[in-house]
Amino acid sequence: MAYAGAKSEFDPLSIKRRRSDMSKGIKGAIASLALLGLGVFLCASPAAAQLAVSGDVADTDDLAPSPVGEVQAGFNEGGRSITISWTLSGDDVTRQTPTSSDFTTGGTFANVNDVAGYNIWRRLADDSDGNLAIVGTVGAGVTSLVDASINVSAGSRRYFYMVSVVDPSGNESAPIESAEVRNMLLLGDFDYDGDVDLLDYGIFQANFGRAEFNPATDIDGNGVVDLEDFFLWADNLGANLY
Ligand SMILES: [Ca+2]
Ligand SMILES: [Ca+2]
Ligand SMILES: [Ca+2]
Ligand SMILES: [Ca+2]
Repeated sequence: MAYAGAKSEFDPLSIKRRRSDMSKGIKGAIASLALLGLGVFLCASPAAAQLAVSGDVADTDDLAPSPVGEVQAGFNEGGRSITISWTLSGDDVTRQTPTSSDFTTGGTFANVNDVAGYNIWRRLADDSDGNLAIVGTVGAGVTSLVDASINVSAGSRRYFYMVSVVDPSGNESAPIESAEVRNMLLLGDFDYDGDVDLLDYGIFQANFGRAEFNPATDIDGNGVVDLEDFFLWADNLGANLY
């Protein structure tokens, strides 16, 4: 699926985003009023106004943090959970910032980080609607999450994961998507009961060589259900999640 489409599915967050936009709207209005005042002040003292402008604008954070690097995801042993890992956003650094504008006394400082945390999303590869489910949220500095909420009986064996970065003001980075994650252990489990046995073979047989077939039975995905798929199925015969 096209990346742009995937991004537009980000409904849960757009609600959040809208909310923070509202508060930004108020902040923005205050900032505009402040700037208006400065405009008058500017005529009198351009240099001083310049300093004040940067202070006012810095109060409104509408910049999203930079996205994560590569996102990787893979099944854990046993095929019941998936570990998702990513590289930190380049903005996920703690730095010290003065808590007052009094620089003469040595000042007081606070630790700040433009990254509040990471949102992790999951999409089923065979869901043509591209619905995203949020898997979890972790804090700054965290680089992995285990998704134990996959439903192995739901009839899907292929997943994509996305990770986005949020800052304390609710700004969110572009999501970065993993490659497709396939549960190799369960290829051949055509009745989705968590094992590969002769009942699955019955389904395979009914689809063998057919022009129209259950897509799951074309294990290698080459458009025909033939002996190659049978060999792949046979490799998994006896696999069991339970
Ligand atoms: Ca920010
Ligand atoms: Ca089965
Ligand atoms: Ca079975
Ligand atoms: Ca095939």
